[in-house]
Amino acid sequence: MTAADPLHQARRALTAARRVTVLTGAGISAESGIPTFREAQIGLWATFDPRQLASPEGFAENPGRVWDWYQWRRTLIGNSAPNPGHRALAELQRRRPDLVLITQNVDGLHQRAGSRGVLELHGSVQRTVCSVTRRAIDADWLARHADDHPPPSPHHPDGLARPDVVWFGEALPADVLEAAFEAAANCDLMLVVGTSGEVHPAAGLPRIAREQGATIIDVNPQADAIREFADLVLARPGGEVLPKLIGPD
Ligand code: BV8
Repeated sequence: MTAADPLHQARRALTAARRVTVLTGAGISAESGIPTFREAQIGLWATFDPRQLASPEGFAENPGRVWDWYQWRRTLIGNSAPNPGHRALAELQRRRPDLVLITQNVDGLHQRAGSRGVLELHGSVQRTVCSVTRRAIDADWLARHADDHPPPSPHHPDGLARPDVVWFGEALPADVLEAAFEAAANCDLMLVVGTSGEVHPAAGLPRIAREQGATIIDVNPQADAIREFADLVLARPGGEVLPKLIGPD
């Protein structure tokens, strides 16, 4: 590994960093077999635009179709496992307990890999809520109404069961977003993994970090919006390069 090698430089920058914040997107789960929004939807969902489905309008227009899409994704996620990229980030947090992990993903794989205090900007498909009150709906109720697509809500006569995720056009949870802004403003290194950097306000976090002087490392096999201002670019899949970046203890 030569000194000019971006991986060598990234390892040195990470070692020297006092406070590390990580931001991940759908790309870190790609090697777990979960298609990103950007890849064509596979199988029966190939004909639908995910941004249409992941929206209040899409749910209002056809709640059954959106519910079934999330059920399909939940099953896909349930059959998947964290990959070496998720596990490397969990190991990094074990060595640096003040590391903040922010994710745009809704699959819960960071938590299954052992990461703690994960900031889920866009919620989680592992939780189901009432479409009117946003109160949690438990698994027993959903099992009793498994034949309804979607099940009705137990909390409101007009409510339906919906995933506890942030759809396009919906506000992000204020407390989570506030903590994410804080983590971007107070780190001296931000590791960005597997995001196109196109979805806001998440996409603004690396810029906030950059503007206050943090070193930005971007991990993505393809070009993305972060690359324009990243200090270091590791153009490799996260599952391959993160274990090398974090290295053995
Ligand atoms: C809001 C949950 C306001 C649902 C998702 C400012 C400018 C422009 C637009 C806006 C703006 N502010 C707001 C908007 C509108 C909109 C937006 O950003 N639109 C974009 C498309 C232009 N934002 C919103 O609507 C947000 N809400 O701002 O509300 C508001 C305020 C008050 C009151 C009311 C409203 C809400 C956005 C959240 C949407 N929900 N997810 C679900 O998942 O079902 S976002 C969803 O799409 C994913 O979470 C993901 O983050 C995002 C993008 O999908 P992908 O492209 O798949 O993923 P990603 O971008 O992460 O790209 C994958 C990358 O991985 C690629 O680059 C690829 O090369 C790379 N990769 C592939 N394999 C690997 C890899 N990398 C590493 N290793 C690999 N192996």
